Amino acid sequence: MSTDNGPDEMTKKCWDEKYYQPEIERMDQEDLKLLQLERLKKVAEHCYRNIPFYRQSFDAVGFNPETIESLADLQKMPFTLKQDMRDAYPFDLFAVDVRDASRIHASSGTTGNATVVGYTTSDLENWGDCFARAIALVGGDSTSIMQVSYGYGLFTGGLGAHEGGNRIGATIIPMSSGNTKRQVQMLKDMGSDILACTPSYAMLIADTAVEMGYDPATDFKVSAAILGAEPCSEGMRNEIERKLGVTVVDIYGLSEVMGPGVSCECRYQDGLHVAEDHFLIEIVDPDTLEPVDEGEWGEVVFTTLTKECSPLIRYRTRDISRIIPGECACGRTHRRMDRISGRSDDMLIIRGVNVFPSQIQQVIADFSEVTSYYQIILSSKGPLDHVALMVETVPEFSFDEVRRIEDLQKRIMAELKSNLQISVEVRIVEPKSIERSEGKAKRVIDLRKAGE
Ligand code: DLL
Repeated sequence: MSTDNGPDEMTKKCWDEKYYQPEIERMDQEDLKLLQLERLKKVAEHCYRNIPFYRQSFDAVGFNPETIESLADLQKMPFTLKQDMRDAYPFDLFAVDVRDASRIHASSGTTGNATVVGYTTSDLENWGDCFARAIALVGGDSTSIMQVSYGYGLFTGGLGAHEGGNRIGATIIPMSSGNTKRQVQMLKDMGSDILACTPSYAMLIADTAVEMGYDPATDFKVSAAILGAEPCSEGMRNEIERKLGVTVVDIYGLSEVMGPGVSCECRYQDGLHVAEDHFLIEIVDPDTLEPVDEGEWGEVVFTTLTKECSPLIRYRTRDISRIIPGECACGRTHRRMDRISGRSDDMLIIRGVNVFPSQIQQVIADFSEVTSYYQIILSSKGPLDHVALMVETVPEFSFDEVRRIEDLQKRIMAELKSNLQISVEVRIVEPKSIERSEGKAKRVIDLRKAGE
């Protein structure tokens, strides 16, 4: 974007931007579609030949992968659900022998069998490439120092970021999550340029740094943060950017499909470019499962195009997003998905109104008296659900005057009512009352099932 006075600030920023794989990231859309078609044929045949689940589900709908002629044929293939992955525990959805896999990751499995995914050496390289694109687009390269404060282990955050750092040749500080004071000290002493962790943890690291007497925006070298694994409102992003003195880019992914790097924002911060050479994205209506029009919101569905060990066909993520129409000024041709507005299974129904916690987060972000820490507590009061929203004030807010607290409470309630048409009890709490997270924040506490 240029004006008569020359390029605007954002364009200037993007001119400095580096591409990790420019020939792929800026590939002509038509060539990209040809590449996708070739890969779709390959992956469908790979699934049919090597995974009994897919052989059965393709046969059940009379689909023969050899008949694929265009990307539209994807619509003929059946969906894969999280439950299918659970039922396949541990290795029934692997297309290669587990001993030929280089690594295994798994989801926590708190609500059923864990979902297990495997990676061959080539899968790990592709994953690393996807994350490396994110490192390059925040200006990183082989001279960068990146602190990885996502958890290492079966969770894909830590090792996914690590893989990306390795591919681009950066110096990696593999902190994992936890021990926050040490995180702060290392961030400062190692002179890291890039921080990779969840938005909640970036906030906690920033606040802890201030408590330790630092001003991270000026005392630390870190200039960019690659944050993901959970929703982050614009208000929270701005707060992290200001406190740490960084540019925040949002990175998305899920362990079933790969891990972090399935899509990532560029510096325009206007949608996340999907790694379309590795994944086919569809947005479907969660009720009818029909594709929605471009630009409409719906459930995100992914088909992996290059995975050898754990390929997936039309995996229903439950995440809600949309394709942002139009081209991005950064030069990348891969289409952009919008930031996740919620998960269909996170949706709260408050007295008949559907709301995502992220919408509540957006409303409170407009109040300067409160921080971005919040928690929603669901309980039963007689036959009805009771919803309480705990919001934490900034340190400068005085709790001495009851009238000020009540006034703030009323204003937040009124804003929630007018924006989201919901009536909730707002509880204003003092700084640090809400539990901090070193990984994904727990925003909703559901006491209904416990009968409390
Ligand atoms: O959270 C992978 C990841 C690690 C992504 C580090 C980004 C950074 P899972 O634990 O399998 O994998 O959780 C996947 O987290 O379906 C979304 O609901 C949510 N999620 C992931 N990234 C974002 C994001 C990792 N950028 C689930 N914004 C997904 C909002 C996100 N939600």
